[in-house]
Amino acid sequence: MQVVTVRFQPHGDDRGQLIALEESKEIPFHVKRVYYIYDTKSGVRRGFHAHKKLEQILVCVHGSCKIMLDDGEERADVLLDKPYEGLYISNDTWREMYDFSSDAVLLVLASELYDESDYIRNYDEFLKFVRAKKGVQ
Ligand code: T46
Repeated sequence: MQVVTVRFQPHGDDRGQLIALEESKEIPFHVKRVYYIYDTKSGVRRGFHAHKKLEQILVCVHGSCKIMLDDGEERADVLLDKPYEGLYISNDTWREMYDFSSDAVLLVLASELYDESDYIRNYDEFLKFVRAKKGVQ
């Protein structure tokens, strides 16, 4: 499956690094919400859902974690361990986050406000959703 990662341009000088993310530039949608995941306990796996509408960019701004993406046909595992690299996740992608380092901070920029009714938490329903979208039985 196609994995879309984005490399952000650091504004570095002798003081260190700074990365700026602006909607419709580095971020391909209007950002309505920002959240972050940290202090993740050892061995935890999170996510286990897709979305009907939500698009997101994930950046592991500190430490590392892995993201499993599933488009209903193929799967890919992506290591996020660079504060200057983002992972774009479209709505219709099943995602699971795992292998968090103890110091990991996973920042997420989201295209929509939080809405529980946008979640698809059942894997069979997810398959039906993506197949219906592609017009496949
Ligand atoms: C996603 C992955 C990458 C809120 O109240 N507001 C929010 O904006 C979010 C994201 C969550 N919550 C509450 C809902 C739950 O009671 O925080 C709790 C944990 O959320 P959840 O179990 O959905 O967290 P993850 O890590 O499974 O999934 C999250 C996002 O929900 C999801 O959209 O794509 O991170």
